[in-house]
Amino acid sequence: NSNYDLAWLRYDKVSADGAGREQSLALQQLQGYLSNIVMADGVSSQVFRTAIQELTKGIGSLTGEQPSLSHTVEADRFLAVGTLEDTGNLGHLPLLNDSLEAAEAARLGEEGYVIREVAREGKDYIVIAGRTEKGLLYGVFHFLRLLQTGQASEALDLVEAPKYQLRMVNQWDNMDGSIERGYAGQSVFYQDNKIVSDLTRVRQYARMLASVGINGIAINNVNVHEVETKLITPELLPDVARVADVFRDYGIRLYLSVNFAAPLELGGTSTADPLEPVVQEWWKERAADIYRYIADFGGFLVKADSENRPGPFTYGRDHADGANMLAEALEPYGGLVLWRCFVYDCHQDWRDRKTDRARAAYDHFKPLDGRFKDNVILQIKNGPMDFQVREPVSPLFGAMKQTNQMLEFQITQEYTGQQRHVCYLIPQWKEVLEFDTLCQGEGSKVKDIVAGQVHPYKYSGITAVSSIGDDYNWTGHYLAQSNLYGYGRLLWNPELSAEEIAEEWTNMTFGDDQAVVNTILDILMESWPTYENYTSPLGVGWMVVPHYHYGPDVDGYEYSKWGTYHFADRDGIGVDRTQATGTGYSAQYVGANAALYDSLETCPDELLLFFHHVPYTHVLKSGKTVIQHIYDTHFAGVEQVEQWIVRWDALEKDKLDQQRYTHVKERLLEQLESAKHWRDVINTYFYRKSGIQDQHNRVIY
Ligand code: BDP
Repeated sequence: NSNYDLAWLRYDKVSADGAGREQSLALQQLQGYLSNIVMADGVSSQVFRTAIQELTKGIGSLTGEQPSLSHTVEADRFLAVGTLEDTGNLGHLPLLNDSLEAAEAARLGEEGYVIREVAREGKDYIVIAGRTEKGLLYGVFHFLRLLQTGQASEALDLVEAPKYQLRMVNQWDNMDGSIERGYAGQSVFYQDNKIVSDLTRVRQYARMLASVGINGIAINNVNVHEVETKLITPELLPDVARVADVFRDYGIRLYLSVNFAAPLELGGTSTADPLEPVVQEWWKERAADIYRYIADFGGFLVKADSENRPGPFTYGRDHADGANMLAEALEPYGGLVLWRCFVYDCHQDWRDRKTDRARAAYDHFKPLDGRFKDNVILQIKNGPMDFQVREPVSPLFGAMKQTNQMLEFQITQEYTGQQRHVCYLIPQWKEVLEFDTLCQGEGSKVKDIVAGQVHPYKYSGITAVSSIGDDYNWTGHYLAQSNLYGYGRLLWNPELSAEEIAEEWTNMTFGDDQAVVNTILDILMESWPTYENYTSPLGVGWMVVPHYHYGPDVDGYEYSKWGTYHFADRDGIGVDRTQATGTGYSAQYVGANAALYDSLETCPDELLLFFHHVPYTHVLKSGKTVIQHIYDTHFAGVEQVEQWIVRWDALEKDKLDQQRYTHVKERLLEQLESAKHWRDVINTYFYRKSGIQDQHNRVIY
């Protein structure tokens, strides 16, 4: 259990010369400050202790020398750490307070920090401080990152605060130890229907999450089975509290997914109707229980009336009724209800095909705007379908002015290669965040909506389905660690570029050998477009093996109830979601966006088949026909993976440890096989359907 990889928190020793040149320069420059940490007296919060521990351990490991800790200033150079309130007490040096302008101090908020070099009274020192202990912890991790990546050679003067209030992950872990859509082994939280007794890996995970600024976690699957229904009862709460303790040390709040029918299943009530007083009372009692064990419990995550999960519809109530009932129970304690909008009819009659699943979230929730209590947050998947390699952005973002919203991404690569393929998702997420919904005129971007900066939401933020399991390297594919890392970094600051994040991660994880770094960076940056190239084309999605969602099966979902169709026949392909002849989904967007997608002329190529049904001979903006585009991208995708393997082979083996070298190589070979499979199945399918020959005569059969 304790034999695991430290991911980007390896803190490999940086030697003063030789390998790690940039890192060692930074270290040389800062060396003088690192041997002594000065902190305020009398601070005892656990998060503060965590921060000091991390700083001491990190520096010790990076330099090979353990720094000393003191409460008074002894040397001319040192690190001064603390919170805004206490730094004033450090010896005779007013360490921070008067070096920070009032405006800067205000910008820090509750979780921000400052890292700054200060020269005063013959002393020259570096301050790391937050307003709160949590801010300090984030500042410490930032400082260590500077040492790891060598960026500290620039003059140190940073004031940072996170863009988002809620920065969460959702575990889809089940208590039997399995993980829904998990591709990295079994759960680190549960085994044999119990919470594990040894929380070593949970603690390490908490470190990883805190190091990139995550501050909330829901620890069980949104599909709550019988055992997990009991997590909110005194039978299991002592164990949940142990987990909450671990996360609390790292400034992370714990949430639980709950079963909407829990009172019925556990409580002996004959109904789960949210308007029934006995049901409301039942939830209030549960809330009281929970807060007795976990005073800072975050709240409930709820999947209701979705994919056969129970919900308010059973009782003829709507989602506002359901969410508000839970919100009322949590309200006295400051708890939140994260209510998912992934609600659609999964029992469609495919022969009828009148219902458009893409419309569902908006159609269900938009009319309820204004009805939710202010401790409810609607949790909305980035796209209207389900985490496909390419989807438009959900039109629900910003469409509700009076209802808190948060965004849900999927870090686990359910539809993007299941951590057997490299698929660096930060570029995809950035496109979502940068999307301008126009909901309040130009400049109403998703990134600002879910920060509560377009409509004044009381609570908002971003969450994502996590990708980790008990594999030694956490994420199955070693390179998939970059998605977890990048997710956190993006939530802290969505202005960071995908390249910057990838480079940081690569430096922290693999050191700074230029050939290694460049190769990994190129692979990461090319990986999402490459995956898109050899899988389902032009935004149409699906075409995966049903249920497993790995590998190609073009018609796998075509004649089933799930609402996920491509409508390919001998003449053409694509889903008509236009207003005149289609499902009218395009009308859910605002003004110019609705027009953009609705018109065949203006609809962007990459989403063409999501919005339009066209003949194979339709000419794209790229100048190619749809059919030729399909052929070309599928050949290109495979060639791209071949190129990565050539580049990986060309790396000098001693620049990387053997284990990671071989691991990545094996996964790349598997990706290549799978990509070829995709290419052949897709190309053959469309050649047979259309009868149109590839211009370069590559497609046979
Ligand atoms: C889909 C998954 C399914 C999840 C569901 C959800 O295939 O396992 O339960 O999403 O988000 O992507 O609830």
